[in-house]
Amino acid sequence: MDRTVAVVTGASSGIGAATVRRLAAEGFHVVAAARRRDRLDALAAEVSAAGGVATPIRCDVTSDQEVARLAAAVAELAAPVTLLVNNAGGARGLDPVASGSVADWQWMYDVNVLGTLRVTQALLPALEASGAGTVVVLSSTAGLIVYEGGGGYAAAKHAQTALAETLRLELCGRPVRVVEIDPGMVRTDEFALVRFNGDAEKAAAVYAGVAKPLVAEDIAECIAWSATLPHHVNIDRMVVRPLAQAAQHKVHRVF
Ligand code: 8X3
Repeated sequence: MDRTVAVVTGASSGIGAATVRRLAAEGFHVVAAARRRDRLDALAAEVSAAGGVATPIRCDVTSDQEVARLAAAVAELAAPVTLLVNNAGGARGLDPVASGSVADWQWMYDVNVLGTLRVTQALLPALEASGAGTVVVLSSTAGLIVYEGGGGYAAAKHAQTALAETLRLELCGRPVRVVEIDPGMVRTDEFALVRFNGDAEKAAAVYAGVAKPLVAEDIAECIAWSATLPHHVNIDRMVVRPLAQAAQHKVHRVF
C-alpha cells in the first residue's frame, strides 16, 4: 500500500492519540508528534501491532527548533504529506479576567495559536506539493463563544479560529483545504486536569452528571471523515457537542 503521511500534534494522549489510531487504520503513515516520547513509542508499537504505521517524533509545538526538526524528520520519510492535524493545545485556569494569570494566557496563546502557526508554516510546502493537502485545526466551541472564567482559553481559541479562516482564504486556488473542528464537551484523561493544574476533583466536576460527554474517539472520527472525503469537498467548520450539551451553558446533568 502506498501510504501518504499524516502528521498529528499533541499525539501522546486524548484526541491526538485517538486520531493517530484512527488515521493509521485509515491507511495513513501517521507521524505522531508530542512532548512525551515514551507515550509516543507505546502508541506507535500499538499501531504497528494492529497492522498500521506510525512514526513517533518528539515535538513541543512551542519551540521553533523542535518544529523545524519535526519538518525535517517528516521530509526524510520521502512520502507525500497529505494531512496535518493541529491538535496540540489546551486550557489553563478558569479564572475571571480580573484575576487571570498572564502566564496562563501566554501559554494558551503559544500552544494553541502559535503552535498551530509554527507547525502549519513548517509543513505547508509539503502539503501543497502533495497536490491534495488538508490542514485540520482543532479549535473549540470556545473559539466561537465565550463563557465566564474562559477568557484566556476563548481568546486563544478565537485566534486559532481566525487563523484557520484566514488560511483558507489565502490558500484559495491552491490544493490545500483547511478544516476547522470545534468540539464542545469532550471527556479526555487530561484536558480538565491540565486546566485545573492536576486537581482531579475540579476536573471531574466539569463532567458531573453528564450521561455521555464526547470521547476522544468521537472527534477522531470527525477528523478522519473530513480528511478522507474527496479532496474537492472542504468541511470549513464542524461544531461537535454531546447530546447533553445543547449550548455552551445548556448542559443536561442528572444527579
Ligand atoms: C473545550 C470546550 O467548553 O471546555 O474546548 O471550552 S470548553
